Amino acid sequence: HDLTNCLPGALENGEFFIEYQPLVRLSDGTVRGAEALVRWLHPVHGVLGPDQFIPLAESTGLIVPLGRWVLEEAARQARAWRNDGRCRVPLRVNVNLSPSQLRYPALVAETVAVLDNAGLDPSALCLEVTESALIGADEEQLRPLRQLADLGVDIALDDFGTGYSNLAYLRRLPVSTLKLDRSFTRGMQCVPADPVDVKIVEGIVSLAHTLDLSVTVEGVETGTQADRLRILGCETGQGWYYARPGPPERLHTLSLADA
Ligand code: G
Ligand code: G
Ligand code: MN
Ligand code: NA
Repeated sequence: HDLTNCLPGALENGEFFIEYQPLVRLSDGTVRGAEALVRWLHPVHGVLGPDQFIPLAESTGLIVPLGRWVLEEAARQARAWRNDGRCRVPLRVNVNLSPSQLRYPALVAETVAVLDNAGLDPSALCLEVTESALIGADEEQLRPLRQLADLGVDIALDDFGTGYSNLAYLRRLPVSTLKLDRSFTRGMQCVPADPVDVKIVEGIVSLAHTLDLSVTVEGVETGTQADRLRILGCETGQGWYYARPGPPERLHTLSLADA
């Protein structure tokens, strides 16, 4: 495969870049942070999305150095936002972790070092882990995440609701946020809202709050949807209604606009 061959060189050549999609507090519409989403500016194929190369990076092992680069870059960016007087709220940054990174022995030490170098409190970082990456993990496999959570890093369960994890298992995971998959919030767009989707979201929010977890919703595309999800008790929203993923400089403007 052509992409497989040029993937390692791409990191050395600086062909990756990050777009940021704002995370908005639903209660008042303020931007609180952003999710880092990696892209590859391929010299021939143009901009490639994560779906086109993350699985490849995962299977070739490049995900560990690539993930380290994303974390370093995102932490540097969070520091830059915080140093910028235009952002009234100290913005946080969300970084996706792949299953190989969870198995990488130096994950905790490197993450701590990255936060230190950027002068960031651990609470400035949220690591997103998919539900499927944690299914079947035993206590030993969960230890790195638990250590990071104990240090104050926020851990979010990404794409929540699409895996098969049983709900009892959720209690044992060191997570503080459920990130509700877009498929559940789609039904909040139509008028009237899909009553079954409303019940499902209600149930998930109720479960999350019982376990002291906050709820972030993906795929918010309309104001009606944002209102409904806020009324249902979801804390944070992300989606095209607020902003598409974009350059980091835009966070200054967005954060100022609603301050
Ligand atoms: O950017 P886009 O909205 O197309 O994201 C598609 C998927 O790629 C998302 O599910 C996201 O979690 C994943 N993704 C984006 N950036 C990264 C990254 O730096 N590391 C990993 N492991 N996944 C990422
Ligand atoms: O895997 P993950 O859920 O993190 O992927 C996020 C993907 O969803 C990215 O490709 C991102 O560009 C896309 N996305 C972000 N916000 C919206 C939205 O409001 N609607 C839709 N349809 N896609 C979105
Ligand atoms: Mn994510
Ligand atoms: Na997601």
